Amino acid sequence: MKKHLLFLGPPGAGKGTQAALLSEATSYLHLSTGELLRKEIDLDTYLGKQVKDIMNKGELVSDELVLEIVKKILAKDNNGWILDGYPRNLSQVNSLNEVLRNINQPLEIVFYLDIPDEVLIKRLLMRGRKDDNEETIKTRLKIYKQTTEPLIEHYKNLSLLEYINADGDFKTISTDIKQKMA
Ligand code: B4P
Repeated sequence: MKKHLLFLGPPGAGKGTQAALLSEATSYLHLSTGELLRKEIDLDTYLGKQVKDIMNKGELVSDELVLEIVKKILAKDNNGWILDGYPRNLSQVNSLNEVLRNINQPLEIVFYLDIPDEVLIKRLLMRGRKDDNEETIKTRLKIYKQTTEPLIEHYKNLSLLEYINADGDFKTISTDIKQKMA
């Protein structure tokens, strides 16, 4: 069973949802940069104040800030991990590589959750989080296509990519993921 996993895909593809389900089933650490940043905003910390407006506009927060969070968490001992929403651009890919080299835990699988735009827009509008309004979703999708989508090709070239059809029910998707981890 592979233990060092990454979930990649557009906003609303279900990365957070599937990573949480898998973490529950395996006890692997679930590291969601989005969730951690939202917690900082809720607690109104110095970091939260810095990222609030950026996230509400649907833009990416700075690579340095996210890297600090990831470094601290991955440095701890754990029984496997699931990265959700990180890395999101090529610079974050390079930083992550360095962190993983230092802790000697190479990435083993990248699950690419594929889903048509119209389905994810519907899902996000239904959820209605602060950054789930039409204008912000448009920005998030545009940034995804410009900066995150190229990571698919990158991980495909490294033979780490597993394709997941994320346009289905929760259970079918999670079964598919578990089968591909074996
Ligand atoms: P994230 O928190 O990563 O969230 P996301 O991409 O919007 O969503 P995800 O794909 O996890 O969808 P979910 O499971 O929740 O990012 C938010 C923001 O944080 C970014 O815009 C950025 O500002 C910042 N950020 C995060 N990481 C960063 C980084 N590395 N660098 C810089 N900035 C960063 O699912 C969405 C909805 O669909 C839910 O309501 C869910 O219930 C529903 N759903 C899921 N699966 C379903 C299914 N199979 N069927 C029906 N509904 C489903």
